[in-house]
Amino acid sequence: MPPIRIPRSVRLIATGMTPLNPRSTAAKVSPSNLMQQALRLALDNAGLGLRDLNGLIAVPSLADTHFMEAHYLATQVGMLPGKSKIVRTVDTGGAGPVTGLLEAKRMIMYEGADLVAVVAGDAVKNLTGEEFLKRADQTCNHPAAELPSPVIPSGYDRIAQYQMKNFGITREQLAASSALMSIMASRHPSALTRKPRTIEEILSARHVAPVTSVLECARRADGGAALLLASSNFLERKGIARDTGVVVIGGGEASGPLFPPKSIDDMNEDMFSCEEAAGVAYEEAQLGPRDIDFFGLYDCFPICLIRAVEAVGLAPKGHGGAYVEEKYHQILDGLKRDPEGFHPQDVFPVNTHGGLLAFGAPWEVPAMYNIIEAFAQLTNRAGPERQIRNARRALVYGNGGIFSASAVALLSRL
Ligand code: MLC
Repeated sequence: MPPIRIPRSVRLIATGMTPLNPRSTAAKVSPSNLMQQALRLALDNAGLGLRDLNGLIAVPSLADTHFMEAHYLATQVGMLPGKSKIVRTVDTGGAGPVTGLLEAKRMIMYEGADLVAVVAGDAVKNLTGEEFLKRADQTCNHPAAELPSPVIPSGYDRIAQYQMKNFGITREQLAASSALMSIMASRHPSALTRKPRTIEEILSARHVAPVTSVLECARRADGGAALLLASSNFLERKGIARDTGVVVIGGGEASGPLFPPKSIDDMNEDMFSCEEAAGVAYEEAQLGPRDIDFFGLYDCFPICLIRAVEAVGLAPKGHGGAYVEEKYHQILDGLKRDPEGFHPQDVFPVNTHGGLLAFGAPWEVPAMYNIIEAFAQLTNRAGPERQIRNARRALVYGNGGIFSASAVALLSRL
């Protein structure tokens, strides 16, 4: 394997995550409070304090949006007023945590920061279903798109139908994506989905769009998560081991329209920005899919996971549905044969936490869980149920809007 060149290394050194759907007092489930808790957890995990931070990136919430979210958070926690602090709000929807990770790297490489936190938190489960839908519907809505409510599930459903018509994917393959994620989630102690669901259960659940049932939607939840990125100089100064955590070795971002065209055809293939983002990331790191041991792929709806396995090179274009279905059946058979000894991650090293479909999805937070699971895998802390043997490199993908923003990062244990 050729050596990887790193101009100046930026390491992801710690992560923090609140429980999903915490239910003690109303104040505890505000997005800002969840962000603060997650930030403190990440700092505690690194043995550092707020005074060590000179960069902060935050992703806005839906339940309690603030003007300049990152400045709001920095002021709340007492990081501001303060000298030489870089504070920046990133809004690329669900891609936000991965965009934030790449932005933190740029802050460290080119802007003089040496310890940067990336934070996201939301409390959309704390909203009534009606209020959530009102706000969610406004995000990707436009009269030209002619998307009925629920707008986001309907947008992805339109793409799923396009994929069925043009690439021959089946309704069962879509459902298999959700069933597969539920198996993965059932092996993670913090996931909301505790029990694997079957394709039949998914297909017979209430449909919210023509080919999308409620069990094929990102699972609405409350939660907060944070990442800490540091320069090698910072680690040296603090006496922290140089090989702490993982290195950010590549990244790529690409954009598509905020809402899908009314009728999708081959001419609109450019709207699937994930392929381009993954290509740019692989190019920067001079790596390909075979070099990756864990994939944290955005899966807000089955079609997103199916397009993602194609985009990152796990399956050829148009074959993502068949690939996911085959893996699902392979895993079902394996678990039937050997419930204790068979490990799903050995045949499908993807979303070992269960993704948005089954782990939980606090609006723009869930790409954080892809990164946090990648961090656990690469630092050998995923536990016997989920650990991928000798995991050295990971790809994480975040998707905002309806394939409107794609951000991909490559992480490595170096
Ligand atoms: C929902 N339920 C699930 C589930 N989704 N259970 C298991 N797995 C899933 N994936 C359960 C809930 O726990 C709940 O049960 C019940 O189904 C109803 O869910 P609800 O959300 O409370 O219902 P409702 O208000 O009727 O709304 C249904 C819905 C909504 C499908 C319209 O859930 C929805 O819009 N979901 C998608 C959210 C979304 O669009 N996120 C962004 C994705 S795009 P119980 O027992 O708990 O009451 C993206 C990019 C970006 O990620 O930028 O944001």
